[in-house]
Amino acid sequence: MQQIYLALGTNLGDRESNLAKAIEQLSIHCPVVAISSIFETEPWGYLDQGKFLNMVVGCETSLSPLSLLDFVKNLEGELGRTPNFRNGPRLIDIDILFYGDQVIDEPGLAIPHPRLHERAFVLVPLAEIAPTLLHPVTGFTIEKHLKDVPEEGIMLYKKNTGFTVQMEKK
Ligand code: PH2
Ligand code: MG
Ligand code: MG
Repeated sequence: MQQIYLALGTNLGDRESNLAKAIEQLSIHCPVVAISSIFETEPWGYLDQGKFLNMVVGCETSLSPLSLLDFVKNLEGELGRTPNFRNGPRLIDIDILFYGDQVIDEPGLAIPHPRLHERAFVLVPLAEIAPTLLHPVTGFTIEKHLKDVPEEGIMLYKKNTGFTVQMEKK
């Protein structure tokens, strides 16, 4: 079993329902053990689009990294995502942030997610469930990375009232 963290994002359709369905379906191969609050966030990268809902979940999985990638890509399609331009609007985006402390750099699969430490819409929810997790490439904690990015444009949308487990070992 590996501990993984996934970032979820959506800015099309019924955004809350997109997140809920994604989590439900993810649990088939990646039982969710930690779940952040939901944040409403200003679009990053391509600005002329609606606000996103973003959250992060911590899961366990026995899938290999490539099988996990396959699984989440398929799930995005099943939930109704259609191809669009880079950083454009999407019904659901499921990004692999961490896979244990493995570092993977293959065509089509980079873990940890190469831009996670620059993005407040990932770091804010991630810091709720894994503040002391160490980034295996930078060697810094999530908390530390969060201090280094501007936090504007990130608004609490729905506070997590469910799981409050912190996954990482103390
Ligand atoms: N995802 C992107 C591009 N821009 N902006 C926000 N606020 N949230 C996202 O999840 C997001 C984005 C590409 O995956
Ligand atoms: Mg993404
Ligand atoms: Mg993606």
